[in-house]
Amino acid sequence: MEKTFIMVKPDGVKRQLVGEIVSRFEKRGYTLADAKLMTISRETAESHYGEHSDKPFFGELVDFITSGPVFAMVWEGENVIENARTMMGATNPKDAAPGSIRGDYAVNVGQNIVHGSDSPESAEREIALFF
Ligand code: RTP
Ligand code: MG
Repeated sequence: MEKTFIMVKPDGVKRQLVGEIVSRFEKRGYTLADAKLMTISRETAESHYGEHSDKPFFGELVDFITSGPVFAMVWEGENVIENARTMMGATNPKDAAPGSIRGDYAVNVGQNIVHGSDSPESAEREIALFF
């Protein structure tokens, strides 16, 4: 069965949105396969976001994702990688549809509540990195 890596970012944990996000995936019909609350090291953050290492926002992104605990999860089920991305909404909350997680709970691109793998290759790499 297909698996993806979903993470509630430090802003989502601080705002007590872990339960809300877990609930949305459960209600959609997905199965929680693994989960843990953790603080990410800079090394793990730099590896996780390695594709963005040359972007101007990389430093800020690593600072933010290591700034407090995250809730890391593996979700399992049919088409979960693509459907999770739809459930999360656009990267920039200003473009995220109402009803999506970012469209309902975020306003700032740097603090957009949730991460989800963007492809089967990313899912495999990210699950191995975090679990
Ligand atoms: P994520 O990896 O966190 O799930 O987000 P994503 O796939 O929707 O977006 P991606 O392009 O991978 O960007 C990773 C994170 O970088 C931050 N970002 N900031 N300041 C900016 O212009 C900017 N652009 C992207 C966002 O927090 C985004 O989630
Ligand atoms: Mg991404």
